[in-house]
Amino acid sequence: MLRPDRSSKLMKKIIGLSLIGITVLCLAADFSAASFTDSEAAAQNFLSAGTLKLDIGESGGSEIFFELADIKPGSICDIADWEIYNEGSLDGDLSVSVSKIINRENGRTELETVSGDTTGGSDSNGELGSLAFIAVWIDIQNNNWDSGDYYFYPSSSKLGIIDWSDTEDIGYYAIDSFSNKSSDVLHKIYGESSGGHLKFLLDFPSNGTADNTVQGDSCNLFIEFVLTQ
Ligand SMILES: [Ca+2]
Ligand SMILES: [Ca+2]
Ligand SMILES: [Ca+2]
Repeated sequence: MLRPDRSSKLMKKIIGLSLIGITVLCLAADFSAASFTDSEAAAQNFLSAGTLKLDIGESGGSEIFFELADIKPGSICDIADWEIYNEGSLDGDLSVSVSKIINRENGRTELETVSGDTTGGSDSNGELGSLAFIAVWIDIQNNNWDSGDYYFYPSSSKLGIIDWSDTEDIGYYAIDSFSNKSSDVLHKIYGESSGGHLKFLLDFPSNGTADNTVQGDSCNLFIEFVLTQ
């Protein structure tokens, strides 16, 4: 038998627990009638378009033009070294296209004719682009030919590339073989980052008597690099 005072305390505890249970049930009933909601005003949210902007060397743009002149048989030299830089905020895939290469005759001399230059008249009948060779390559880290670098290989249909891992030596090709060729995607350039250095090398081997056919000739190259998202 519980003493009356303990029995009273036990009853209070049971009632207390019951009240708590009722309270919880009431809260549950309230929850079933309504659910939590919250809202935030979508004010001052905005989307802005990123940018792709390619700068090469000092050009301030993606097109390169240069002219080879005053070179001679036996010339082996560096022609150009330009950094390729993505000034935009977005990453871009780099590709390149070379327009038609123009070989200027700049007037055909008698010596050229005697040496075998059979094409005069038009100012696009020069021979320099067929006899001089260039190597065009990308030096990713601007630290000479090593891992990750590649050079352009003008196949019959497009401008391919050959990677450092494939060969120890950078390939040279007749300037004219680059004419009207485009590449696939070359490599990715991250936003506001350098894409490496574009380098041109010249090798103008001696061709004997034919050397005189290029006296006074010049060669113009237009090259456009493109970044796509
Ligand atoms: Ca000619
Ligand atoms: Ca390198
Ligand atoms: Ca000529």
